[in-house]
Amino acid sequence: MRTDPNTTKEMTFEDFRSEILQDYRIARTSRECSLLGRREVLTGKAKFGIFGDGKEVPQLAWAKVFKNGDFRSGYYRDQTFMMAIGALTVQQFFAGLYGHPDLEHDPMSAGRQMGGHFGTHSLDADGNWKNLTEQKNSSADISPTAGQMPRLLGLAQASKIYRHVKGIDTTNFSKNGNEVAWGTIGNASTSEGLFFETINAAGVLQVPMVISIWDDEYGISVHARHQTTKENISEILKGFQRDNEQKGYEIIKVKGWDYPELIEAYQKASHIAREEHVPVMIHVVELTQPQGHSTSGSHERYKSEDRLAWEMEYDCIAQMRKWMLGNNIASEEKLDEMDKAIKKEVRDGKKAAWDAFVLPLKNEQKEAVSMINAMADASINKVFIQKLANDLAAIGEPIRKDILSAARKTLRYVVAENNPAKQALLNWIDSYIENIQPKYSSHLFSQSKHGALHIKEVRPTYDNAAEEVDGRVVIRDNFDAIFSKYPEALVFGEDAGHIGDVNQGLEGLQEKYGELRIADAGIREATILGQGMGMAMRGLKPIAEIQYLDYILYALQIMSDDLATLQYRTQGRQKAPVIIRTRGHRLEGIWHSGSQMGGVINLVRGIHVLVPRNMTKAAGFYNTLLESDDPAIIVECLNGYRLKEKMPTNLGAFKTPLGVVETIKEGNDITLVSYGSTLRLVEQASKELQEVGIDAEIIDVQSLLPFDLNHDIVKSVEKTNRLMVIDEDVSGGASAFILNEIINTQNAYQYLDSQPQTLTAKPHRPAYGTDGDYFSKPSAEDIFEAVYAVMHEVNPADYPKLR
Ligand SMILES: Cc1ncc(C[n+]2csc(CCOP(=O)(O)OP(=O)(O)O)c2C)c(N)n1
Ligand SMILES: [Mg+2]
Repeated sequence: MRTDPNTTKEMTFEDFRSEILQDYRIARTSRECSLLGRREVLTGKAKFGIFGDGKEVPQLAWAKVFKNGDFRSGYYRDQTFMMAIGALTVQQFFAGLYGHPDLEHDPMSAGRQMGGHFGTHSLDADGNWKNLTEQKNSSADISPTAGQMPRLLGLAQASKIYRHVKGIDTTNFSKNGNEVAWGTIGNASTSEGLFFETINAAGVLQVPMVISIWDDEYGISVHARHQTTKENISEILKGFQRDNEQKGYEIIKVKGWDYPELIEAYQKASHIAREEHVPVMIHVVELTQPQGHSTSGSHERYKSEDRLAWEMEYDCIAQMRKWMLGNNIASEEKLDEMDKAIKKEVRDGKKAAWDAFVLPLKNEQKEAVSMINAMADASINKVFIQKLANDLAAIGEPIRKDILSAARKTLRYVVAENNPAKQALLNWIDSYIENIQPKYSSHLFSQSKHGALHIKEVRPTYDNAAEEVDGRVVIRDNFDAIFSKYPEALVFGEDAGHIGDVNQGLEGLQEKYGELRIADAGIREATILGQGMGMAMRGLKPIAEIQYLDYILYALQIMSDDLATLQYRTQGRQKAPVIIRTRGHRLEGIWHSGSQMGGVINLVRGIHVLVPRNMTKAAGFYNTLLESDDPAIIVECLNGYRLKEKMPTNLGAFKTPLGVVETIKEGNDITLVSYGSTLRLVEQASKELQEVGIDAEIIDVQSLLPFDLNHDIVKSVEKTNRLMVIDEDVSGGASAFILNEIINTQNAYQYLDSQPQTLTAKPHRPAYGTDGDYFSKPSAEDIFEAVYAVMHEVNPADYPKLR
């Protein structure tokens, strides 16, 4: 007799036996998928395979204690677990391997990720939350090793918030914070900084996080002796072990092939994390890789004969089987019989997945062949076109590239012809692209009605006698309004709690809203971002504060790889509408004057990037984003907190729209485009230009991503016929992006009478001090002279050479 952890009912031996047999069935099924999966790659049906063989048995033990509402954040070895919680069928496993671009078939990513990258659906087809407490959840995997760690922290922290913060509607997300966030990571990937950063942060925060380390002694070909001090991660992390005096971790070490010991370990871990909100680390050792790392390469190249022989013997399924036989759970014959039946089931599942994958392609192929043949019949180039049709028809298992490229090449033979068959072919190509392209390109952002672009502008309102206050007071009072309006909103970052951020934009709010909602964080930008991401994935409204834009680079990898791709890689079935708050642009010196916006915007497509020129605009962006389900970064102007702004009356309610530019000065001679702190210099220079008769129009971009959705800038260029983009980023950075948008996307080139210009910073980082700034970034004189030079070229009589 023993106790079923899910029901706490006593189990009979028969129940016990059948549960073990069911576990064995799942393990064997998973193993067969790995074996057959590798063959599918080697025979060319799939492009790449990475499988969970050798890691099956611990995942069975884990699945037993994984409850509804819990979250996984793991990596590519976890197929057995996904099968055991009922989130992955054999057919879906193979659909993922083939890259079936249809969520019905590959619910993990609709073919967008390579196989072995798992996830469940937190959102329905309309982008609305499902009830996450009634299902077993997996956040969507990414490939960069250890990249799953920061988000894991946030997934765990959400339970703590739901348990302790009052007033939040928890219906879809939590039952008293009882949910555990479970992570997995390979032994070699624990070498990454993100692993250590997350481990430390979870120990500090004391959140219900259980991290399993699948230790097979290798990271591809590189042995543990090159990866881990003492070749033993739990040994070197022993200092994290909690004791009677101090909080910390519970650390458990267990052999990966010992089924009963694993079950005990996972029950213990689940209990400690769930009840006590104490993080747990399970170091699962003596695991193997029966087929080596992945389909690219073979492990015989780097493992010794002895190691390979040991891996055969200690294969976790072989050991489980041995244990079952030794404990009379089943006979050898019974298990052989099961193995045989499972082999067939997996083959059948694989075939069903392949048939489903190729069926639409074959139909599309037929359609295309008949269109191309019809074109051949109507064309003077019949022979050439028919060859294209015949070649396409001869492909046994076509892909869409074959189909569309044949159809598009056909057009080249009929450029000079005009007949109904050609029109029909053109129409077919257009509608094919219209139907198929979204399979590969949809959902970079939310496509739901909550998408940020649907949020309408609400202008700030002012009393007649509106007070002029420091900008930081506007942003502070707006945050106050936000935290009182949304009980699920919270902010955290370095110095964000007790002192209310380094510029006092959160002054006094911790006393009012508590230490959990207005929180100090350690100096660890990647996991601050991860906290935000994980909590947003569980329905909270986190604002993750990165103290200075200069330090966003530490979080940028996670922003780029994880946050920016989340909606896309789940085809809209997961979201993390975290708001990243930071402050940047010119102030003082190399690391407090960052405006590396080109670097940011080029790496975070999938996150909105907003660059408000003052605190009222910034506050309006926060208010917009809190109503939306997209992630965004807001860069406040570091030198704007002490500048005077009028205090609006509708704090928390006015909204700055995304992707809308603002003309802050009208003019006829040239359009000056800029954003953020630089605008103040542009405004100053334009006043001086006015004095010499040059009438500049100034446009504040406000929002780099999305960019000028109404194409207002081209309208200005149509009027002025001249364009200059002024930016404190390096040349080729954000200014190049802006210029490309205006010249190419908005077609402004046709209205230009002068060469379009960019005026940017020097290629080095800004030197310290006022002179450092003056000689490193565009100054008011630089702007004046650059604009003047344009006008000199146009009209040297009125504007004689200045310098
Ligand atoms: C950041 C990063 N670097 C390198 C890789 C390439 N890579 C993929 S898996 C892997 C080894 C991981 O080994 P381990 O963490 O022990 O997991 P295992 O595959 O052994 O289960 C490497 C180097 C990657 N995916 N991400
Ligand atoms: Mg490994």
